[in-house]
Amino acid sequence: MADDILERLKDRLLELDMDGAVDAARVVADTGEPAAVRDAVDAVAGGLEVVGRRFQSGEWFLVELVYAAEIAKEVMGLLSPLMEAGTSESAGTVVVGTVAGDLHDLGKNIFINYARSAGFNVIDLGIDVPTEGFIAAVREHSPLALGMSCLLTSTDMEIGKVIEELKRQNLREGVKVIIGGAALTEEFARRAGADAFAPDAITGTDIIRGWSAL
Ligand code: B12
Repeated sequence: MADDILERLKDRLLELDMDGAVDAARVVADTGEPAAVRDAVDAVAGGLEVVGRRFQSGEWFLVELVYAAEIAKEVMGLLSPLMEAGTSESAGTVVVGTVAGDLHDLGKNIFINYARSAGFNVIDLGIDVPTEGFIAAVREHSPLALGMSCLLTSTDMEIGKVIEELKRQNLREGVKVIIGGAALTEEFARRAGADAFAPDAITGTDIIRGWSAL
């Protein structure tokens, strides 16, 4: 994909120019190339990292953070359907949600799109999912893997709670647990008792693909 259109997409996001960002995303979408769409999704994710830094440093306020997220959501809405090429045979079921107290879902949704395009049947529980919500979904769907997303350090303990509850209800042996999101690390995953931490959606998809081949 031509780098200038990806740059334009990221720049328009960082200029909080909704129309400009959507126009750039449309140019990418019109190519119909899955690789171009993935590059564009990466460009949006890179832009959001800069948004986070601006917010953290005090350069930007909540209003800018919220609007940048709205632009990202709009752009992702345009690009996501093009990633879900999928295969006819399911590689397995994966249940995914964002932990209780956390409303971030852009990264989770990117992982879901990648996993679906790799042939997984993904059950999306949405955001702010309480422990009981994850447990009920594992009981109902008996998934290959449970994915939890967490971007706030104030909610990361929710992951340990879910894993403990899976153990208490004798469900842990039957499901792999994968976690992702800006608040988490490999070390955190080990301590919480998860099977894997994914720093990004592509790695996460590769990990569950490895599990489904076992
Ligand atoms: C966009 C955004 C928002 C949007 C979210 C909109 C939405 N629908 O998601 C809004 C405006 C709502 C928001 C609100 C808040 N936010 Co905010 N937000 C961000 C921001 C800028 C980008 C997040 C994002 O979407 N990144 C892009 C995606 C693609 O990256 P990602 O989520 O990490 O996902 C990738 C991987 O991690 C992985 N992945 C993610 N989940 C999963 C799950 C699985 C299973 C797998 C395998 C992989 C995986 O794959 C993805 C793609 O590769 C971050 C900054 C940052 N650096 O993360 C702050 C940030 C997360 N927010 C922050 C804060 C403080 C808040 C607020 C508390 C602000 C406030 N004062 O109200 C609220 C909290 C609301 C709540 N209760 O959740 C802080 C968190 C600090 C901390 N350490 O806890 C950050 C880090 C900003 C900062 N630097 O200060 N936010």
